Amino acid sequence: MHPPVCIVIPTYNEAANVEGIVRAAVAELERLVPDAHRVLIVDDNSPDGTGAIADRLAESLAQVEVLHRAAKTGLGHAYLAGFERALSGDAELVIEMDADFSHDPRYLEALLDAAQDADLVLGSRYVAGGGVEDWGIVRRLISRGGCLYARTILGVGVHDLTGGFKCIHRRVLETIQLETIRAEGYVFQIEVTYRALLAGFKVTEVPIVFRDRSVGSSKMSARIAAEAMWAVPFLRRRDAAAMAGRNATEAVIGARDDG
Ligand SMILES: Nc1nc2c(ncn2[C@@H]2O[C@H](COP(=O)(O)OP(=O)(O)OP(=O)(O)O)[C@@H](O)[C@H]2O)c(=O)[nH]1
Ligand SMILES: [Mg+2]
Repeated sequence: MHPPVCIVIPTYNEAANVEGIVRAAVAELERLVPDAHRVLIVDDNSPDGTGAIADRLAESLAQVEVLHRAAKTGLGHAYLAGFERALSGDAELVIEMDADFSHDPRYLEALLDAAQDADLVLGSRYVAGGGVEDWGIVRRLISRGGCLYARTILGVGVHDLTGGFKCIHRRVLETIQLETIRAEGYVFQIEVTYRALLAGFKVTEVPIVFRDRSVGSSKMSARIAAEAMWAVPFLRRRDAAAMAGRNATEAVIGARDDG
């Protein structure tokens, strides 16, 4: 048995994907966590009508909910809003998943199983059994090199730091000072995992094979990748400070409680 789960799916111009991915996720969750699951779509006013399709899904499927945001302000913001909504409900596990079928819902089972013994579970392309399909050599090199670079600079053992298919225990989200995360895109993903590690949580990777989106347009560019690499060295200090602040506050509260 798994505790209550909420899958957060951010969407921007995913009209061709949103219904399929939500139905596939719901089918898996009905099998794995029959009485305690939600799917939260976070749409940033997509011009292609994704939000309206999501609303129709929410009308027909009781476990589906839509969070409409007025404008596209980036994936990090969308996730933060989604986490807040998920935590305001009864979710003990929050799952991040893309809408474009790159993250196959069949891996939800492995993520949930691993979450029984870990605080944060990463769907990982870069451990044995994982991989990517359909990417050209350039994108493979950028992604692989970026993960190696971030892993080295941050001094952590995680292989896939930039992936966005993960299962996070409530206690992690309540600890890592979400309100001070400013990063977007890949750096947001790195930062969530890095802060969890700094806070002493157990992070596990389970293999996934990542498929390139077959429909819809890519938002990935060389500029986004370069920006991410530029930002990583700053995380060391920024996240260490954020987590140290938390520890200091807890120490003070603890001392008060003791006294
Ligand atoms: N709400 C919201 N969703 C976003 C935003 N940017 C991306 N997304 C969604 O986040 C998920 C991941 O984005 P993708 O564009 O697939 O990014 P990627 O996987 O790195 O690159 P491609 O698949 O090549 O486009 C998808 O479900 C997108 O629709 C955003 O600014 N707001
Ligand atoms: Mg994608």
